[in-house]
Amino acid sequence: MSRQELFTGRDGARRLSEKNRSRERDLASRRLMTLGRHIEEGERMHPGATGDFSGLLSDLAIAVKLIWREVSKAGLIDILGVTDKHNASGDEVKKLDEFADETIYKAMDHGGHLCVMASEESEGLIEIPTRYPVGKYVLVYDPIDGSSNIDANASIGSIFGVFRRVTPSGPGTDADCLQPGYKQVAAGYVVYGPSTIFVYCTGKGVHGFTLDPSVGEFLLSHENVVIPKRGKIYSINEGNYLRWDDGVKNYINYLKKEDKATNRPYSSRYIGSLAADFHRNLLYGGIFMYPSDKSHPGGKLRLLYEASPLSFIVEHAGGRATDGKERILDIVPTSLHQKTPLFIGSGEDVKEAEEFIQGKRSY
Ligand code: AHM
Ligand code: MG
Repeated sequence: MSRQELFTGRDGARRLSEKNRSRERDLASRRLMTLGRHIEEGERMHPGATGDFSGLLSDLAIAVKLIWREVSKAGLIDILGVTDKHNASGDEVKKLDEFADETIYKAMDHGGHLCVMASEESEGLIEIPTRYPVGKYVLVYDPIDGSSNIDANASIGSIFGVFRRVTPSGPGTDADCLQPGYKQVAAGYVVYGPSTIFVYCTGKGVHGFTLDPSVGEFLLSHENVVIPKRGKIYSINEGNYLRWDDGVKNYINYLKKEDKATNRPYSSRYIGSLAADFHRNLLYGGIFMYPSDKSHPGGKLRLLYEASPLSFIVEHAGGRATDGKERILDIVPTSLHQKTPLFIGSGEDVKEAEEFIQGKRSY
């Protein structure tokens, strides 16, 4: 009798070794895929591609690694603490926000892929210096999302969207940035958490890559992510309850009510970092909400840098995103720092939220 049989009996040992064999088969069939190779393979599927788009994403991945390096030692060096500046939306700017903003800019300004950029941390357009060539793409980004979590060593993120320029040539303009989200050619986010993950989509599936710090490479860990049709988690800053409209209050009260048939009550999970809250719900299913309220009449989150890129991702993963009335990806921005209410996540949950918000259902 083998050692395994001693513990599990003959049937148990057979089941275990079959399980091990199938795990080995599964592992053997997985490719060891770096982010760089994935981007190149995606490009080869477009015969006329110039390499610009791949170059852009590769430059961005380098910026992300530099930000990760800084984030991971945030508690160790004198990087914590508030500067005396405020960003374009009036929020306090922390040193890490500035570092990340500058790092993305420096990694992206000279590649010849972009004609203009816009960042949550910069008031106006970010132009490409005249000494460098301009390209056909536009980058919009939130360099550090969830900055209130930095000092507490909780998860933070970065979010980005890429558009093709609409102006024919020369430096990019407002018109190149103020495009509705459905026109994005790529979008993605990074979560700097227990490990760092880079999730991106170019319109062909949503794919996640986990950083292996020992080799400095992002390795494919989540291929073709599909969000569950319905979740069991809701994420919202419930401290704002008294400031919400009745529709939102009714929906949240409905989610808390006990009902076995509809799997209620839901669990509440809220980190306060959109990228991290979104990522959890993308994997487990659920809904994230930042509605308008009496203190944030147009919502708190930015359409261009946060809501649009994540809505692009969620739709390509089979989910849904709305401002309560309109699909986020259809909203045409009229200013760089425009805000929007956001309801995003599993399709059935977001649809249900819309029904409450539009007063078609009540609790
Ligand atoms: P930031 O990009 O300046 O960090 O702000 C956005 C953050 C989101 O990550 C998060 O979902 C939200 O603000 C949290 O806001 P609140 O503290 O009001 O709940
Ligand atoms: Mg943000």
